[in-house]
Order: sequence, then structure tokens, then C-alpha cells
Amino acid sequence: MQQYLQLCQHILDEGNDKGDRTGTGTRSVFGYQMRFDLQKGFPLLTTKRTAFRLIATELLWFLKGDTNVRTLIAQNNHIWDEWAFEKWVKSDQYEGPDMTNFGLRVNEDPEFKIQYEEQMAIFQDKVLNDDDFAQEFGDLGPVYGKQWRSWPADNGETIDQVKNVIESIKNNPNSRRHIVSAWNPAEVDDMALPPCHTLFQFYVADGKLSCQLYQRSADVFLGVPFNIASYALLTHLIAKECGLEVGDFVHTLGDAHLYSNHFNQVKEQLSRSPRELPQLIIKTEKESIFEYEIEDLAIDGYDPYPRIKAPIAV
Ligand code: DHF
Ligand code: TMP
Repeated sequence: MQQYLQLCQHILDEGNDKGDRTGTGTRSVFGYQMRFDLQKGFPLLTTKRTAFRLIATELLWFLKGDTNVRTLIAQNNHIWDEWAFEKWVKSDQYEGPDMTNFGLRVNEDPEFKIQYEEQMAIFQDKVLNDDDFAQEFGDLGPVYGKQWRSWPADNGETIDQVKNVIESIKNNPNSRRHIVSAWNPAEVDDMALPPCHTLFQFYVADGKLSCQLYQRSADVFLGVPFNIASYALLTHLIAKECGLEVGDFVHTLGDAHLYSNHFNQVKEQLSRSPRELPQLIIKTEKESIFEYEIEDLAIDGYDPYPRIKAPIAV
């Protein structure tokens, strides 16, 4: 995982300081590539504690074709809450205090933070307990799960890209067309957040399955550690189903940025030396990749440095 620290150092040293959509400010480079040999251990960061449980429940949620945060909140996974909450507070059904720019204000104004946390708690409770509310405001729109499992086709049918790619890996391993795209230009405007991990491709050689991801936009401190582990897990699950070993995960980044309010946290992390990588344990092997539950997966031998907290840009 030295490569991850090198990426952080490279952005700090060589990056361009720029404004960004969230108003936070970033330092960024354009175009970067890392390669993780999955035979050498599971690439979960050891230089800060990173929650495998959150990463795995999110991936299984994508794989089931789900786009509603209700499923995640019910599993105590809150990584997507802000983007569903944003749709609610911008709607005409919201009657609470003004939440304009809540992502920025929550870091600057302690009184506002109390109000925000109250409204967020109400939101979470309604998503969990009110079916109609959950259907309307828990849904993030046609995001990853929808595009992966039911990309809308012209004839009114839908395309299961993940099922198809598994079939093509099994039946035609040498193909150069093992691709899944989450970027659907016709539907991007309806998504709570346009896909960051945009397109991935598989490659089979020597009985091993490799995966490359093109990530258009990469929050290197908060998002990227999740993205690396998520695609490593996906590669393991698909390799198992196809009777292959795991090869490399190649991570290609477009706009790779550090938010300006993450610089101190990144410097703390850069002072730490990576430890031995943990191992992924697939406790129960399922017939199909779509049937896994969080209880079937575990991480063994994980001995990270303590967690480093940082505010997320909304
Ligand atoms: N927006 C931004 N600005 N960056 C992101 O990485 C991002 N990721 C999204 C949605 N929108 C985003 C989905 N994935 C966290 C990690 C991944 C993620 C969303 C959030 C995060 O906050 N991680 C914290 C721990 C969170 C927790 O314990 O609940 C971390 O310290 O890793
Ligand atoms: P953008 O749509 O303006 O690029 O903002 C999206 C932000 O979320 C950006 O900082 C990248 C970050 N992000 C990740 O790094 N990984 C992810 O998996 C997701 C969903 C978002």
C-alpha cells in the first residue's frame, strides 16, 4: 500500500490548487495509476483503520441492484446519507430549518451543526420506518446498482451487465470486451451523484482474473481507500464464481484530489509505515455472486493504525 502513500505525496508536492463543486477547495493531479497484486494480500489500508464492513455492505448493495439508502441505514452504514438527505431538504416536502449548503456550514457553525444533526436523525428515522417516504427520498436515483444490473435498453428491456460480464469471462475468457459501465449519459442528470467509479474491465491470463477501474473523480483521503478495497472484493467474488485465481487490481484515476481540509490528516498518515496486509475470508461460498450477505465475508489479520477522521465534502 506504499503506492497509496506515494499518490498522496505526489498530489501534495505536484498538484494544482483549484476550486471545486463543493466549495471546499482541492489540490489535484489529472491521470494516475496504481496496481495491486491481489495475491499479496487484501488491499485494505493499514495506515489508518478502514471499515471493511461499510465497504462490503456497499458493494453487496450495488450487486443486488439496490439504489435506496434504506438498506444501508438498516445495516448501520451511513456513507450515502448526505446525498439522499440533500434531495429531501431541497424538496417542497421539507419543512425544517434552512439546510442550504449544509455540507459546508456543518464544519463552520457549531449551532447549525446541532440543527443539521437533528434533521438528519429525523431523516434517517423516516427512511427506516416510513415506506412511502423511503421510496421517495431514500432513493438516490439510477446510480450504480441500477446501471450495473438493469441498464435500460431501447426496447424497454434492461441489461444485466454484471451477469453478462460473468458469462463472458466464463465462456470467452480472452475477450477484450469484459466491461461494465456505470456512466449512462441519458440518466446522469437523475442521479444524486454521477458515478465516480465509472467503468471497469476484466482480463484473464494464467488462470487469474484482473480488474481495471477508471475512476473519473477520486477523493483520495476518504473515497479511494474504500474504492480500492471494494473493487478488490468484487474481483475476488467474480474470480471465485468463474473458477479463477485473483490477479491484479489496476486503479486508474482521472481527477485525483485531496480536499484542502484533509491535508493535516494526510500528513499524519504519511508519517506511518504500512504494515502487512490482511486476508479476505469468504466463509461460505455461494452459487451466485448476487447471493452473498455480509455474514459470508470477513477480514483476517488486520492490524491497522488508528482511524483518522475527516469531514466529507457534499
Ligand atoms: N463525496 C466525497 N466528497 N467524497 C467521497 O469519497 C464520497 N464517497 C461517497 C459518496 N460521496 C462522496 C460514497 N463512499 C465515506 C467513505 C466512502 C464513501 C462515503 C463516505 C466516509 O465518510 N468514510 C469515513 C468513515 C465513515 C463512517 O465511519 O461512517 C472514513 O473515515 O473512512
Ligand atoms: P464530483 O461529482 O463533483 O466529482 O464529486 C464527487 C466526489 O466524491 C469527489 O470528491 C470524488 C468522491 N468520490 C470518490 O472518491 N469515490 C466514490 O466512490 C464516490 C461515490 C465519490
